[in-house]
Order: sequence, then structure tokens, then C-alpha cells
Amino acid sequence: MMMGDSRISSFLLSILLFCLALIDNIGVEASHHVYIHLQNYTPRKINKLLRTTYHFQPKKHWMNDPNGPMYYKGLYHLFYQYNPKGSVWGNIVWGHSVSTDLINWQPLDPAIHPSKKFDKFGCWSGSATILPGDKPIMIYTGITDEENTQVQAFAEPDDYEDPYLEKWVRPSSGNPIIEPDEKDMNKTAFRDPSTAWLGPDGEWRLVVGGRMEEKGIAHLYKSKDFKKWTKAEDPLHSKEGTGMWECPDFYPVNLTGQNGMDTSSNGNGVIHVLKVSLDEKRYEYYTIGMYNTDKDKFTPDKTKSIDGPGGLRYDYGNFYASKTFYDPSRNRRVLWGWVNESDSSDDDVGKGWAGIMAFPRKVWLDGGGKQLIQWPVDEIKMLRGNNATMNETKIGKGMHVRSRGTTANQADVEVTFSFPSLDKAEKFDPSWNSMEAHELCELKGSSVEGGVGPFGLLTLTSPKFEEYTPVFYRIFKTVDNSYKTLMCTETGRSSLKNKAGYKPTYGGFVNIDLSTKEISLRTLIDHSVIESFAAGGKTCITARVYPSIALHKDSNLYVFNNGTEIVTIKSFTAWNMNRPYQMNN
Ligand code: DQQ
Repeated sequence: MMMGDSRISSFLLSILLFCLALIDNIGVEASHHVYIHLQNYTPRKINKLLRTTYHFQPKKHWMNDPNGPMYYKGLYHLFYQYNPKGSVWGNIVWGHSVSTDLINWQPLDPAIHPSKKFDKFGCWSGSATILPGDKPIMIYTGITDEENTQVQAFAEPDDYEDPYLEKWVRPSSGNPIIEPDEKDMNKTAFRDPSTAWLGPDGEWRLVVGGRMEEKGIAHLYKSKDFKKWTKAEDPLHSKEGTGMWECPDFYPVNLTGQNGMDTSSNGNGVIHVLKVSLDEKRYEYYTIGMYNTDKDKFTPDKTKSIDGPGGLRYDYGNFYASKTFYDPSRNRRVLWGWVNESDSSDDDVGKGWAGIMAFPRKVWLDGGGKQLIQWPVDEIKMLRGNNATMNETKIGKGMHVRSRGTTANQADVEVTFSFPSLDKAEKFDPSWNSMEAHELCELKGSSVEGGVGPFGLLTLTSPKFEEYTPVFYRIFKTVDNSYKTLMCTETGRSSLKNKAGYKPTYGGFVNIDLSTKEISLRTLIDHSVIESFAAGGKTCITARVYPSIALHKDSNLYVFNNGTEIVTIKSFTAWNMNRPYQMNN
């Protein structure tokens, strides 16, 4: 090829790349990255190697937010944002599955597709409300045009007698039920209606997520008949500097005990939780506070938690767009959250699937009233098979003990650590107060020697330690002689192959009284997800990893200590987890 030709061809190539980049960025961006050229691409074969087994996921393709979870006539229903044509975000419909036990899932046909005037350009997230007479109704966000205008629409079952609720209708009359008020609302930042609740005046309320410049808003709407909705003068709550609030969830919790309650419950002994998903940060925070029903205002209790991105999180890892529902059959509140992939979109297209749900968690208020507790629903025990235990074992600095007899890539692990004293705890440098927990985890990683800790689990570890994902604690002593417990999950060495992927270190503090000199850790390992619960569910971290050597029999589980203080494994059980007999296939 002559010089001139090669210059022309590289010019043409740059034009082509420029056009592809443009194509990538055209369209409705929402909060998800849009890869138009990948939206309809399905590989010939689904790559099952790193698919999870007991975490909810559709048989193939892309999944994001949980939608309208509920319990109806003996069945749990889970709807979810689903691309039926490819494994990146796009073509979104409401996938639908049912279960009798939150473990085995039967797929049904998608419940809602974009087709009506009010949702022709998208059927986005929404929630279920059970109306009097045991009548479920969905309110969801419809996208009406190419400009991404967002309205709220309703869908109702075609046949209330059908426990599967297979067919949903969206009447043209009466829909959409809520439209953005042109004057003072941002119509492209107006989505994800919550479950509605009934106030003491007999009127229904719900919130819709929004944003005005940088202020995150939970817009409040009221209705007497669930058909005609009026915007309340003030939002239920808002906060400057937080950006768009997606998927707001507002619900009551009991001040004592673990029982959940219906979203409309209120009165003595009840406090409220408002959770929002921060579009800009891609994580969620919640606040606990008082809901004044006369003024229809929620006021976070500043003595309990920060109202803003530094506030309490359900999960300090990969967990977003979550939603709770009240399960009357077991008198509990259950939380579903979306766990995105951490590999590249090209990897997802190659695998033919993307997105799972975190294992469903029961949520209740901690005894101290300052935070929520989350714990995998009890039904998980149905899947526990053989287990491996360890006798009380002391582990000194630099030691790691292997758990033998565990299917280490499909396990449920419960371990309790104890230590003789906290004297060797490292000093907490006051300058670290301005750091986020994950930054401290980065600074003080699993291989950085400490005093009390780092100790914890080395999950998905390859035989020669080329790959491993540590989940661990490190305890610090502060200047006022109290202790700070840090929990971390490090994904940097989880895979030799996943080069283009996101491999962060996650971290959260654990609000625990260490006077017993003990701390427990529970970790659910499921091939490409590691979901951990500190101290009985006080702090949770979920991470996605893609080992290339630590697979099948080459995947091991260890307990390790890299602190100068000896740590004792007080109890340790790792259950091999069976596959559910049905997971959307
Ligand atoms: N996902 C939906 C939106 C929501 C976002 C679109 C959160 O309704 O705001 O798929 O992940």
C-alpha cells in the first residue's frame, strides 16, 4: 500500500471510530450506560463458567433493578428491569418470576413491555402496592418520547384469581396517573415510584425520585382513590448536593424486635426509613427518622445517621436500586438489591448474561435503634449441604488455615473470631477521619501487617495464590481510647484474566461493641459474587469477581491473620450449597 493510501485508510478508520463513539452516546442515557450497537447482540452459546447458582438471575441477557416485589396468594413475585435481546442495558421490559420459597424461581413471560403512548420509549422501575381486598397494583415509570420525558403509569392484573398474575393490563383511560408539572419540575429526572402507603386521613401517598439542579428530591403525591394523584406542596424529603434520587424506598420499622410491618403501619413503637439510590455516586444511603403524618414530612434523626452520601448504606459494595417489601406470610420486611457486573460490557456480551440480585435479606432495626440489620432470609438453609467445620484454632501472624471439604466456590460460611486483648490495636490516625472506609481499606490492605487484624477469609483462592479475594477486619484504637472496626473486601487480586474490569477495594465501618473480644463474619460465595455480613448483619459488602484459575476444585477457602495479635477461630462452618432445583430455567 502506498503512503497516501495508508494515510487515507487511517483517516477513514478514525472517522469510523468517531462514528461508533457517537452511536454509543446517542439515545436515552438514563442512569445506565447505553451501548446501542450491543443492545440486540446474543452470543450463540451462553458462557456458564462464572454464573451464580443460588443468586437470582434470569437465564440469559441483561438484568438491572428489582421491581414490584410482593407476596400474593402463596407466591413471591419478583419483577425486574430486563433486556430480552442482549446483555447490556436496553430494550427494557419487566421480567417476571415467581417462587414459593425465595430460592427456586419459575420464569414467566415479561409482564410489561413498552407499547402504550405513555411508556412507548421505556417501562422503567416501579413498585407494587396491595390495595384493600388483596388487589395488587403496580405504579412504574413510563418514558413517553425520545427526549426521555418521564411519567408514572399504573398496571393491574388481568385476573386477580390467578396467583401467578401472568397478565398485566395498562388501561389507556386514566394513564398516565402522574405527569411532571412543567413549571417547576425536571421531567427527565422524575422516576421510580415507591410502594404507596395509607395515611391516617384515609389518603394514599407515594414518592417519586427526582432532582432540581443538585438537590435530590422525594416528590410526594396524594390520592383518595388511587386514580387521581395530586402533588403535595412540599416533598416528603429533599437534600442539597446529593443529585438525582433514584428508586426511593420509604417504610416503617418496629423499634423493637425483628418483625416487619405493612408499609402503611404507623404509631407508637414505629420509626421510618428513607432509602435513596444516588445516581451520581452509584450507591445508596438510608436515614432513620420521624414521619410526621400531619405535615407529611420525614425528618432524619441526626443523632442516628448522616443525611447525605456519607450516611448509612445497606451495602458498601456493589448493590443498587434496591427495594423492600412486606412479607405477611412470615411477618418480615425483605430487601432485594441489584448487583451489577464488574467486568467489561464486552465480557458481558461474550458471556451472554449480566446482572444478578443480592440474596434476599430480612431487614429490621438494630437494638440500639441507630442502624438496620440485614441477614439472608432463613430459607437459604434449604440449600445447605455437607459442611466443613474447624476446631478452635489459633492463628498467628502470617498464618492461613485451609478449610478442607468445602466446595469453596459455592458456599455459605459462618465464622467467629476472638482475640485475647485489644492492646495491640493500631492507633487510628485522626487525619483518617476525613477518609472514607474504602480508602482506609486501600491504605491498610490485607497484606499490610497490623496489630489486631487484618484477619478474615481468603475466598476464591487458587492453589498457588495467584488469585484470591480477601474479606477481612482490622481494629483500630482511637485517641479517646475507643475502638473502630473496619471491614474490607479487596478484589484487586481476584482474577489474573479480568484485566479490563473494575477491581476496587470496598470498605465499611462496623458499629460493634468489642468488649466480648469477638466478631463474626458470614460470607456467601457463589462463583462470581462474594456477599459478606459483618457482626450478624451490621455491615454488608457485596463484590463481583471473575477468577480464571480459582475455579471448581482449584478454588479454596482459607482463614488468615496478618496482625501481630493471635486470633482464634472460635467456630467455623462452611456449608456446601446445593443448586436450587429451578433458577429461571
Ligand atoms: N434503572 C431504571 C430507572 C432507574 C434506574 C431504568 C436505576 O427507572 O432510575 O432501567 O438503576
